[in-house]
Amino acid sequence: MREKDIIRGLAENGRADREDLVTLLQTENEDVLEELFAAARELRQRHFGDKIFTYGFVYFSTYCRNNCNFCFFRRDNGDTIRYRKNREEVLAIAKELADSGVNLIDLTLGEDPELHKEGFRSMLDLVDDIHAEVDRPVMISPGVISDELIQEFARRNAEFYALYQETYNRGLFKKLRIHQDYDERLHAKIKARECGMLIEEGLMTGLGETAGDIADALLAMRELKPSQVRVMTFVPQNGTPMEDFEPQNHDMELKIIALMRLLNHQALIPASLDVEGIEGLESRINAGCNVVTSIIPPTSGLAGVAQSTMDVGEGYRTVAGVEPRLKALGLRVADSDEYKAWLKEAR
Ligand code: SAM
Ligand code: MD0
Ligand code: SF4
Repeated sequence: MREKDIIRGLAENGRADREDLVTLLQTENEDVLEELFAAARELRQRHFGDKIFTYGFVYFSTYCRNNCNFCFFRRDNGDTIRYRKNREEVLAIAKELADSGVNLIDLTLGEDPELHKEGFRSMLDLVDDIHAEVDRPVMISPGVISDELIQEFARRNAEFYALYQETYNRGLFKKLRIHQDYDERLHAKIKARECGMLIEEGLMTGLGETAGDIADALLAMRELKPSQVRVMTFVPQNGTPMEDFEPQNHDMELKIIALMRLLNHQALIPASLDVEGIEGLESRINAGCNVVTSIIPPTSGLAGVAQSTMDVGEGYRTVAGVEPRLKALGLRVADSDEYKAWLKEAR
């Protein structure tokens, strides 16, 4: 059977052409899907054993100068959750997350005009403070920043730069990330990698893109040599131009996760709690993910991105909430030294 041959080839050498990927993305054959997910799990097992990494999510400023049509925090949404946390608040949250067992702190923000005005001094210092006081690696997700700032974050040893292209279809990009430059966004990632940071690339699905668009993206993103790759299903947001967009189920996201694993055997691939909350963990892990992201302390007052509040106050988006579910799948939460060892190898 052609589909099974494609999966076998991918599992052996990570290679497939566009047409092969389209075939797998379009399949609804249960046997083929089971084989796809099994192959992805097997590759994870081979390269990572039973270890699953966990990332704490610190969305410390939700102010943004941009107006992405899909985003709850877009500038013109008056109905959003707007806040900016200060240094002490961020450090206390980061410590709490580290004590709870997360392997990395993801410092995320909207393209906050205040931070741009002050040249990101406070965020640069936060990277130093987290290294010194919390002793955890840091991911920065500040959106597009200048080459000089990327160099400065690299000099402070920020381990990871996350910046998601969302799509490699330029027409669709223009409709989603309105008034933003496709090439500038791509360039920032290349620059960060050149400066020695690890990079995370990502896609959104459920936006009317074709299987061909996704195949193009999967092949193109590999060229960036990202250490971490992700996909999230679009969640329509109140108060935005896309609030009435028909929400899609998560089948395509799961297929893309498995293909990301088959195309990037050794990559980190997150199961984000930010799409379906804790109930979405198992299916994503079973599709080949090896990181759990969007862990948020219940009383921190912090928001998620796509699911700004789901499962946060209930304390399900925590390491303690995730642990028993991983155990039931024969997996375990990796400790800090194991993540640091992976990082050392990757860098
Ligand atoms: N402001 C920075 C930026 O845009 O790069 C940092 C935030 S970034 C980590 C937020 C990411 O979450 C987006 O790039 C997108 O991939 C995802 N996202 C945002 N809104 C979403 C939604 N409604 N549904 C699904 N994913 C979403
Ligand atoms: C997540 N809510 O991991 C976060 C966010 C930013 N680097 C990541 C989208 O799902
Ligand atoms: Fe701003 Fe990022 Fe949301 Fe776009 S996705 S509006 S850049 S916070």
